[in-house]
Amino acid sequence: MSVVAKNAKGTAMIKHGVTIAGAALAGAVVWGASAAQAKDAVCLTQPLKFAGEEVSGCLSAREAAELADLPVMLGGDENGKGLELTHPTDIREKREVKTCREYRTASGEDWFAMTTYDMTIEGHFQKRCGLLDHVARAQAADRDYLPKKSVTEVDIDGISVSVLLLFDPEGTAGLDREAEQGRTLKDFADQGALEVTGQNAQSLTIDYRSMSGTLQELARGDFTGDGIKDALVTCGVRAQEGSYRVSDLMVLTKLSADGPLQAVADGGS
Ligand SMILES: [Ca+2]
Repeated sequence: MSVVAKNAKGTAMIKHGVTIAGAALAGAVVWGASAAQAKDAVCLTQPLKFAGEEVSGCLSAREAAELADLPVMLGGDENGKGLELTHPTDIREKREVKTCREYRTASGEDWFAMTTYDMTIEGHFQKRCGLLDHVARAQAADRDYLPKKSVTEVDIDGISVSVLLLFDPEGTAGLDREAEQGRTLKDFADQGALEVTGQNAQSLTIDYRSMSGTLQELARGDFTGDGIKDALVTCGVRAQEGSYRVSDLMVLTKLSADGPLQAVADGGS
């Protein structure tokens, strides 16, 4: 079996022999192509690095399953260590994971990143492995209202405040209600509650409620199963003062040509 990554034109450019392990896997992730999934349901916005591989272009669920068995590549050091995780009840016991499959198994057994360094490394695993999880679940979209340009370049009067949920970990800002009322980032900016400090094809950076956060687009496909194409983004948020930080993947979508870009539940892990 081989991993085949493609360039933007869909031409195969990398092959790598990989053996797929058995089907018994942790969590709700279903690896391998489902009958409903068309080939190459998800296209990457930016390349993903795994050991010895730079993956770009479009991916099928089967290819995502194969990538789950390759070491996650960190910081350009191909011979680097993996992620050290700590036993859930005995912190003297350590375990190293290198691939997304190993990471999913260990985190499913509640092994955790104990130090700040381990948490930083885990962030790289969460981004890559979370993306592979989403590819495994994605469907081919038959409608697409997303802009041709990156979602991080969308005018802020076209972006719902629902994208700010990670900026409000306590849920005190009533963002759900504000989003239901159609409020946009521009509405908050006009009130002085929010400032966009950077916006380009690679990222959108926002200051809001004593937090600074950055969104980056990773891939496009239908991650919610409604037939409408979505954008998978990573959102990293940190406190402007203090050490609090959080990052997660979010699914953004546009439900109509005129509708706002908004965060939606992806129904997955
Ligand atoms: Ca969708």
